[in-house]
Amino acid sequence: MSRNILTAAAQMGPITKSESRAASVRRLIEMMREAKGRGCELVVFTELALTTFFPRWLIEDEAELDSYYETEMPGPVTMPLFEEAQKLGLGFYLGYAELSHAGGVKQRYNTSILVDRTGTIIGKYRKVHLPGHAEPQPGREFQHLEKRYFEPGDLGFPVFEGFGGKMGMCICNDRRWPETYRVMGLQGVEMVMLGYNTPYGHTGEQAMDSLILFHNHLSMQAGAYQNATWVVGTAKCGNEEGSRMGGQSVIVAPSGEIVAMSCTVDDEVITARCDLDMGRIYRETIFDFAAHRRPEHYGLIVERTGAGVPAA
Ligand code: CDV
Repeated sequence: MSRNILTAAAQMGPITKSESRAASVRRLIEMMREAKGRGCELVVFTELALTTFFPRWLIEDEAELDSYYETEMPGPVTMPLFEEAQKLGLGFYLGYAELSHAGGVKQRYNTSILVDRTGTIIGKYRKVHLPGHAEPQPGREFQHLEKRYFEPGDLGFPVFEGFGGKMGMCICNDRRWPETYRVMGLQGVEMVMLGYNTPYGHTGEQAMDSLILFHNHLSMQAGAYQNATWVVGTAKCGNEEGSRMGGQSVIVAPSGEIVAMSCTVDDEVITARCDLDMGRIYRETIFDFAAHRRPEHYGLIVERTGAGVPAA
């Protein structure tokens, strides 16, 4: 059986504050159709794909803040996305803000789901690495208040059986941390999907700002190569309410090579044929974890340097 997945990364240009969820869903459906027209069976949308990137603002009114979150998935506004996916026989990854009332406790997460070709949710992930601050920082034109608006994800980095392979998810800042890929790599992940919103100026360090696109690719290409997995990274980008965000969405092969990249900072579909068997040559040679990883030795170095001891 072929283990090729024709995959699309459906990059989004800016979503304005006043743009309705329904309008965002229409844009996503449009790109879904384009991906299907090119023969794709999986579309990777971005992080918080239904609204503007609201963590850039201090929102003190609870009702206003709540208005950016989904309380059900699918809900009435997102249902057309699921119906279209089912009609086209196309799966998708979608990032959104989730408001949960599990156990009677109100909790907020930066979440993604994986939906199969029948329109069924087969996986859910909640962002672990939340950048920015819990309190607004003085003197900043744009805040980054993810620590205020989201709880750290409580689902770990699971891998899901789907699309003929082992599928993993993460969200934006997670892509910069090697642990993200390695935890999934240890489960044999074959494709990691992720969406991102990466504003220029978020650190206040110009030296870093000029490298924003380089660091974006560096993280994903290293994660792919070192874990023998495909990585599909989809941006929300362009000038959103005055905040400029990086694009260059990519599909990265297990070799670490970029095989498709966007060239605009707007809605744009890029595609690649992803052979899930391609990771095998890396997994069975240079990154044969069972043969070459030595976790039992990693602690010795930590003991000598006196740094914190990681869990085995
Ligand atoms: N949405 C994000 O997680 N953005 C971060 C920025 C703020 C550092 C990122 O890693 O792209």
